[in-house]
Amino acid sequence: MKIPKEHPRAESLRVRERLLEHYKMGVVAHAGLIAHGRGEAFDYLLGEKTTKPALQAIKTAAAALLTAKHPMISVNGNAAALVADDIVKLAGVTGARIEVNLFYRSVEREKAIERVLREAGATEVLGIGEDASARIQEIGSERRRVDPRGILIADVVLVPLEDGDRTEALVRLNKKVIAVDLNPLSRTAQLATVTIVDNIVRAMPTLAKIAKELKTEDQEKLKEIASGFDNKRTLGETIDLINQQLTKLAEKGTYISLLEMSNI
Ligand code: PTJ
Repeated sequence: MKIPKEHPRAESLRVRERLLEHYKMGVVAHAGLIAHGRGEAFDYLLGEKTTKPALQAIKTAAAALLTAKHPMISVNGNAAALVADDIVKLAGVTGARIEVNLFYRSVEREKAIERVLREAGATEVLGIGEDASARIQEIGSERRRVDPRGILIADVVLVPLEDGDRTEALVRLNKKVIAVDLNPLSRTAQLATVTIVDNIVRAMPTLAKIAKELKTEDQEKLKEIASGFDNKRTLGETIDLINQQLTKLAEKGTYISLLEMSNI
């Protein structure tokens, strides 16, 4: 579908089109489209912008990836469809390896996602087919199947669009989990070590950029940044921002544009 440039929701429609295209290519799961809708609702409440708490979480995430021994980026259908280029960039800057790990698993989808990542410039993609030969018993879903060179031995794992069970299991295994999730109330958001409450289409390019800027800092400074973060407090600040937006709306008792909301 051709989206008119002047359409007030053009960017949001372009993202939807991208997901639909990738759904047809077998990259995105049926449920990935539903998950995106839920994300959009929260994005609206956040004013469709990267908030201050999100930026702080992004900086922490960049420092955590840059100081990790085995940093990993776990990729699912939605992430591959929307931010494959940024995933590859971030991997290049931080030395993280990329692993495909799906909730709705099939070898066809794994291969379709691998293709998208390789087209974006990835030279290595873990977790495809028999490569996911290890099992994390603590995880109930198909996500338990992991690559022994990747998520299994990782100390820091970035998980865009995640389900709570895996986050909980990975944290219990002493891994630092960095989640990107627009819903600050989700189990993933609440259980992760660092939660970036932002749309992946904004969060991932920003994360790659900040990681590049921080790369020249010494390791001690980066460790300080990575450890001085309180996830619960930062989530609280985000929920407070949503609250402020809603209060403002309620006071006006009328429609206010997203632009006005983002100035709150
Ligand atoms: O590709 P697969 O098979 O691994 O499946 C992926 C989905 C997303 C279907 C699967 O992980 C799933 O069912 O996820 P959930 O439990 O629906 O959670 C998805 C979370 O991501 C929700 O809390 C959404 O608010 C959030 N979300 C959706 N779109 C975005 C988002 N967060 C950031 N950016 C988005 N664009």
